[in-house]
Amino acid sequence: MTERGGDEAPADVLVAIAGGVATITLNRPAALNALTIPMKERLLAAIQGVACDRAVRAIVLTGSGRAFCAGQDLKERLAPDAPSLDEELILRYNPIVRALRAAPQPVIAAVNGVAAGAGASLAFACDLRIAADGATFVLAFGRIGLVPDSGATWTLPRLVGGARAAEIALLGDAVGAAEALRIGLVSRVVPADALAGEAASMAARLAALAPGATALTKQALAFDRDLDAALDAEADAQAAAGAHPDHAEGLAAFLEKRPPRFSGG
Ligand code: T3D
Repeated sequence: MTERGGDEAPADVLVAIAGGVATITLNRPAALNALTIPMKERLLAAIQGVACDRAVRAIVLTGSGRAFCAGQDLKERLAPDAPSLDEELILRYNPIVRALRAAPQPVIAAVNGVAAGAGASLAFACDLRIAADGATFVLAFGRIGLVPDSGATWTLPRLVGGARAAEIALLGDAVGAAEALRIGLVSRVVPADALAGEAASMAARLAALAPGATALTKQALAFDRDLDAALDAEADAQAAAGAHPDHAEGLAAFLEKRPPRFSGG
């Protein structure tokens, strides 16, 4: 396993790479993994770093301790020299969301506990969400007089529909894991002690797929396009995927009743 974030980097963002899977762990458990400016910079660097690592074929984003992420560190926000809200979004939060969406690898949010504010938004920006049975999602913005950000106004309605998104965003009530599963906000809920294993096993399955086709599927599934554009994009993606040797290898493996040996690239 490759570990990044050792001596040369503070440990509030951990990166571990093994078997084609990069696991990025938010690691400020005493503050429920709330995000400071340096932590956001390290998180962005971590995502960008693994995104361009050709050995990485799936990414897991999770938190240490009892939280996934409590969003913006509100103590930092209260500092007299804190940057303006919009500056912070433009300079730090939005690039993180864009990096998650732009990564060619699928990103699994393994939501181990509470995901609040921008912490929830980060989970919504991932391609897949699986949750521990005690996890909750809290659009806590309204409680501090803010509006949902980091993509949540776009992602949440597309994940759960406008009616539910309006309740979750406006009322700010915590959505528990069972409810999140029922409304389609997450695709799986498992006991807390099984979450890391579930995420690892899903990531390993993703890592075994043809990476080019997986990246194209991720792009094609992106919900930030209308149907006409999606139909066109599906056609383009299929043409690109079909032209790659991994497609021929997949067909051959099927016919020969053997596992495929994808070359990637
Ligand atoms: O730059 C910008 O501001 C723009 C971007 C904004 C994006 C945002 O994310 S705005 C939304 C920010 N997040 C929140 O408003 C959530 C605040 N936290 C909570 O509402 C609650 O802590 C939770 C619902 C997440 C969990 O509640 P609970 O009862 O399980 O835990 P707790 O006791 O409230 O928190 C435990 C500790 O974590 C506590 O520290 P202490 O007292 O033990 O020393 C608490 O202060 C700390 N903590 C929790 N959330 C944050 C935090 N510290 C700093 N910032 C936090 N966001």
